[in-house]
Amino acid sequence: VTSGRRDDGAPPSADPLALLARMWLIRAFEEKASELYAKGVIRGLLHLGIGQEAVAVGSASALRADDLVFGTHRSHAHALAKGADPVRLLAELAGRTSGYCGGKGGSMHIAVPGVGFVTATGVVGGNIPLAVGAAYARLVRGGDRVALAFFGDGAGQTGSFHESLNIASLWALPIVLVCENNGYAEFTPLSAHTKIERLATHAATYGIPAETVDGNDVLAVRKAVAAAAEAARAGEGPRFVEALTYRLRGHYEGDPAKYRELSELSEWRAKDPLARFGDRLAADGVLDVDGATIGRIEAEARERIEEATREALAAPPPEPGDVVRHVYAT
Ligand SMILES: Cc1ncc(C[n+]2csc(CCOP(=O)(O)OP(=O)(O)O)c2C)c(N)n1
Ligand SMILES: [Mg+2]
Repeated sequence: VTSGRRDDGAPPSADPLALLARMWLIRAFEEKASELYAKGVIRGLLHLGIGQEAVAVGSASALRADDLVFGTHRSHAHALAKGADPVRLLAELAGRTSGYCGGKGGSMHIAVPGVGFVTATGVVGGNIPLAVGAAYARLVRGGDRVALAFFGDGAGQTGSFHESLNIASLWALPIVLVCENNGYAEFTPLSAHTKIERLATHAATYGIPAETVDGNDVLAVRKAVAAAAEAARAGEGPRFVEALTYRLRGHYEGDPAKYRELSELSEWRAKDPLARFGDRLAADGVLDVDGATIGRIEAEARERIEEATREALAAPPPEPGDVVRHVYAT
């Protein structure tokens, strides 16, 4: 685990403006990634989580900096919410040596140990047993960190999900399971991949307390994950949080997304977690937040990402001779 490096960021504090700012940073980052993908600067498969930022930020803000997070194939938001540096993350996506994995991992193989973002993974459901392993290690070694695994509704249909829930429950492991139920697995709607409407139903089967929340409400996610993490930390065993949300982009960049109705998309656009939270803060009037403050938060995020892009793209790609470096132990 690195320390004192520029990648050692932290999750946002409970301050509503910090939560909003982190969600805007993630949105600006992913919109830039989309632009760079269209230009061919980023290659390979790119899964964006635009529309799901409240799940990542609400969850990470409820964790400690040293808690461990295990992500998915759609994990830029998870890493940034935990404190990853946008420069090094973008460099990784664009295949630059300054990226978190030397530019050789790309979008689905991000690891930021310095902020406790252990790994993203291209194997759907594959991160859940890894998080269980980390939680078990914590139990054996002592301490009071918790592990948190993000996964989608599609991952709920994998064997590793069910085996993980069973062993986590049986051994009362300190783990928080956060299901991002966005209603689709690739191009398949939930109703065509399971008869279960709420993934939280599975938790009951394994004796794990669960809660389903509005995943486009950052405070609702934060509250549920904070309670879950507190219980897991206190030795009460695993907790399951299902966050109902929606991805506003296709499954991957370039997906024409013909499998969904435009009316469904517009319904969810109206529930955009960033706009909604900004409007709510302005309406509350509690924090003296107005439209100008919110506009400034967005503008700052976009400016930071412009700078991050310039810096990330200034680094070179790895040398061809580096292809087997970091693959085999030397
Ligand atoms: C083990 C495994 N099976 C299939 C795939 C292909 N695949 C990639 S993403 C995906 C859908 C995942 O859906 P979900 O878990 O709901 O996550 P979301 O994409 O909605 O974030 C599938 C089936 C894979 N990567 N790994
Ligand atoms: Mg899904």
